[in-house]
Amino acid sequence: MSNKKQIVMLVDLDYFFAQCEELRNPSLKEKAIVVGVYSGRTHESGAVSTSNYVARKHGVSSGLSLYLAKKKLENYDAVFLPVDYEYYKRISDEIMLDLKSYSDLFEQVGIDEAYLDVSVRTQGSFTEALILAKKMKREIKKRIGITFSVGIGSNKLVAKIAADSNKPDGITLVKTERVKQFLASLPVTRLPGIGKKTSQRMNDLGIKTISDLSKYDIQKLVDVFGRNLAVYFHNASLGLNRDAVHKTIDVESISRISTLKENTRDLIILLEKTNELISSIHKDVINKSLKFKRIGIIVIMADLSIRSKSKTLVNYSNHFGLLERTVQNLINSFLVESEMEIRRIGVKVSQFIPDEKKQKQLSSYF
Ligand code: TTP
Ligand code: MG
Repeated sequence: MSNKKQIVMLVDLDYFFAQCEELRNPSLKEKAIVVGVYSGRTHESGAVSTSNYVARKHGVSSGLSLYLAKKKLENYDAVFLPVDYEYYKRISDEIMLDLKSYSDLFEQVGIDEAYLDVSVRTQGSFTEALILAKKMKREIKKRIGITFSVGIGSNKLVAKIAADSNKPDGITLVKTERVKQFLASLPVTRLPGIGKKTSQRMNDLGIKTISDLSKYDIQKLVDVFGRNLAVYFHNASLGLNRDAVHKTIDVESISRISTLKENTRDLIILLEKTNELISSIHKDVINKSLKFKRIGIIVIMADLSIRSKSKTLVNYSNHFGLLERTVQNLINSFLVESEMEIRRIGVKVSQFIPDEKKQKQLSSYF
């Protein structure tokens, strides 16, 4: 890491799915909007995916059952809408592309969040970073119509906690010399990686605030949480975090497909073909320094119908043998399920992360 001052922003799109619904139908703005995943057989089973701030005022937020949400909102003007992921993704893609252009390094995390390293273009100046954040908010609001909240700090951890502390449509800047003070009175649950269970265990130790955590004997923390977590918690409580902003990978998938000499169901012939495809895909993956998590086969049958089958790995990998074995298993089980001859066969890998040879910081696993 360079010695120059690092400045990181975290952008979190406000009440995102619900805000997208307001965008396409502004007349909903004054109403409570609940975007829900309808899971079951009855009209009301399912959970709230997100809601706008009108609905939140009445106690309706992510995770609540739709049944309870309806009850809480029965006396108010409310609309219940199903998740339209494709539409939200289109808007997210557009915003992310814009956000990227304001950064030196850009890392998207999920559909509505991204880290921007702006150290170079602001020359390490928080004042410049604040001007940049305001400009970014103004221009994206004007061009796309969506608001978001920004946290600015000297690392990802501080930027993230800062963004969470002023929503919606907020900007929070925490200068390095103010970090300790800023964190001190916050509950430990505000630190990424500290959920219900961990905070309960900390509570049992008398640790409630981040300040409590920072003063707690580190050896005792090690005894309870193990060395890695204890060190992370201790450093995090002081606002220390060395995680770099990782460049987001633009590639969504890498695939190859090929026509067989003649239609067949012969495993040996199929594997000969897929092994060629795998070699070529694997080269590509290594050249781009990627690891993948999902492996699939694409099968075009004699009647030209298309089928596919895939498997998600437990861990990210770019291991040749694992790719080979997984494809073989997929083909094997495909042949059991179908009786028709195969005309073309393809292999595809997706869900990438950068292959960083060096050990990642613990916090990046949260
Ligand atoms: P969040 O950023 O957690 O929530 P939000 O954008 O709706 O609200 P905020 O203004 O507090 O940032 O999540 C982003 C999207 O992810 C959210 O719009 C819907 C989806 N989501 C779920 O589907 N289920 C959940 O439990 C949560 C928390 C989010
Ligand atoms: Mg959000």
